Amino acid sequence: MPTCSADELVRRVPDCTKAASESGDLLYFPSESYVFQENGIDFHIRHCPALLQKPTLPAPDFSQPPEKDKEKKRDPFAPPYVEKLVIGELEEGDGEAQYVALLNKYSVVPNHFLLVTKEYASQSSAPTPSDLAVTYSLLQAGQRAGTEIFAFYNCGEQSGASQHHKHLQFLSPDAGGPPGGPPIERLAQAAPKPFSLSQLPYAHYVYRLPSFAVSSQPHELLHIFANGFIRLLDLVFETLRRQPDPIYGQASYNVLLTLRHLHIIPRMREAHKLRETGDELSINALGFAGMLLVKSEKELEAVRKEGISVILRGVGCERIDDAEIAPQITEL
Ligand code: B4P
Repeated sequence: MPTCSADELVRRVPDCTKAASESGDLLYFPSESYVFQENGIDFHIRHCPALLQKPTLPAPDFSQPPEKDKEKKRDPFAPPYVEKLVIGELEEGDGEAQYVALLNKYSVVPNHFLLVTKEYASQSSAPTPSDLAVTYSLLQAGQRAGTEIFAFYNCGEQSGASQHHKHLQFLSPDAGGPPGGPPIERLAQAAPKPFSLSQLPYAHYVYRLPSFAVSSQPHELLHIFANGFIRLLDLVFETLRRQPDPIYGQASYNVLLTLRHLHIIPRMREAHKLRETGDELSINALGFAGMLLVKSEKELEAVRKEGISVILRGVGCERIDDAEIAPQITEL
């Protein structure tokens, strides 16, 4: 398997995608994207009827130890990998590679790839400082290559994750996300501590990375990610404890990472029941990056009628508007 630097790895993505598509190892599902504005924020709803043909994968049983659930289905992120889906192992100093980059087998937008741990780790575990620093190094490589990339992580049973094995995902807004990345990226104010935006109806917290982060080496960023993420995670636990139906056990949340910000969104539910159809709409981290996915015209119409804020609030948590916890910022 090729071992590559972050720059090489990011450069390889388009060619690997093309080759895997041609060999039939990568399945591409065509879609159309519609823009809806709510509270001054552009949301993109992607209509992808072709996904109805996607083979239904058994949902992971997060209540079982991963080993037991793993016995029921093969872990797609464990070796042997499908050769054409491998972009490469990520080179890390002199040590042995800890991560492999794979193409997303079920691609809705081009060049969607994953970073998976070589050793099994649980998707219900928090991203480590090293996971975040390595992820950030791929965003930096994207910037050097002139391709904006953001990363997301679905953690826990209610987060929208469909695989047990730890994986972070990467998308380019150029390839189908909101221009400029997640809505929060337009924020210009200074932010000395984690903050939240008053326009968003669900609990969420944002940590602004120091400006030097973008030109730093991954190992220099470990303490920043350790410190930033632990502060955000504390806010997640506090928020879950303060809900009308408090959660004290395993937390579910989504993480978004851009070159400027680390965002976290605590989750109460995996899916929202649409009033119009009674169907459940599953939401993962991309929903909170301003991207929703529907599989039929009927679902598209139902989402439009329901309102995206209602849906995101439905799967997220009630806000805790307590300046002691996290100051609110009102301007996007
Ligand atoms: P998870 O965190 O476990 O789950 P997910 O992103 O919600 O994807 P899911 O699998 O539930 O897909 P869905 O039908 O909702 O991530 C697992 C990732 O690994 C996924 O990207 C999955 O496709 C990929 N994967 C699964 N088996 C694999 C294998 N054998 N080899 C390599 N990769 C494998 O959505 C379908 C697709 O659309 C997903 O890729 C999803 O990320 C994407 N998507 C969701 N919302 C979108 C939006 N608004 N716009 C564009 N794409 C969107």
